[in-house]
Amino acid sequence: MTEARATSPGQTGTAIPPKTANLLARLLGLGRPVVMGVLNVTPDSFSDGGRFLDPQRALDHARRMVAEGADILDVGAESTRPYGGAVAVSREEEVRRLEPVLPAVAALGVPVSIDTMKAAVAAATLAAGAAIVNDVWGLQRDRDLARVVAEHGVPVVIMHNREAADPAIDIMADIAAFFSRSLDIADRAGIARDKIVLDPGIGFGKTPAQSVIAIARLGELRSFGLPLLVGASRKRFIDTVSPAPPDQRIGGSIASHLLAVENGAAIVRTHDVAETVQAFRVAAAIRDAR
Ligand code: HH2
Repeated sequence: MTEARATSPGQTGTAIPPKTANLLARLLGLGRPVVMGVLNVTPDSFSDGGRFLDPQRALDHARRMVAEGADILDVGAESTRPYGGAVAVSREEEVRRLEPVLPAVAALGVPVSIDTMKAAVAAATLAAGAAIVNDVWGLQRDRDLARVVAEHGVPVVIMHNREAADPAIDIMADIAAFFSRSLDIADRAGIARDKIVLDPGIGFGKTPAQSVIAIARLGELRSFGLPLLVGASRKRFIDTVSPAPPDQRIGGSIASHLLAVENGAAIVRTHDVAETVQAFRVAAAIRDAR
């Protein structure tokens, strides 16, 4: 993959250029929740599969999210299918889907994170302009991924995951133990602590009730002393509380993200950037008027 040249930063006027040193610190220093917009270049993602597989449509959607105020664009080419039924994608196919899209998206001027669990895909996309790695297996699936992250000196999102949900476990203890294992792997690979973000993995290897608990008790994860990311967008637990198909779960997504931020989340991952940005702005205005 070849790297495209960055054009002007995002249209919000506050966008952080992708190749900034201390990128994560700069994002966290915005003084408001950081909004990560989702771009799935996949045929089978649970909420928007097939919509942005075409490179031009993917780029148009990325542009729209930047205009709406996304601080980060999270690009993925393999559905992680939190609810099972994921079709494993070869690294060649993943790179083939990303190749016509990623350099142009990176050139929009906001940092791009690559949502992959594969070291080879991370390496190819970091060389093509991605600036953050987002691993839904918290560096525990492909052991080479930690090395790639360390070599590039980029921030990494370590997300909690399990092969299957177990309603009998204490989900917060499981998340904490998982994070400890991931942080050991990161340490051994030489990833600096100030490059790490932790994510409880809403919907992944959790019952709907456990996803609700992970947001409600997010504050307990502050003990790691690392920034927290929450991705509740359109997830199935919303449907169990208030039945709706994925594209009609925006209200539940926003409620979840507002409460996640109240409980310590610094970054939220969303399919619905405009609505999320609006919700945070209004919440901040009301808080400021107290
Ligand atoms: N959720 C999904 C994918 N990647 N990454 C992080 N860090 N946190 C999340 O909660 C998260 C994630 C699932 O959502 P989506 O990308 O829309 O679906 P799919 O994996 O089916 O493409």
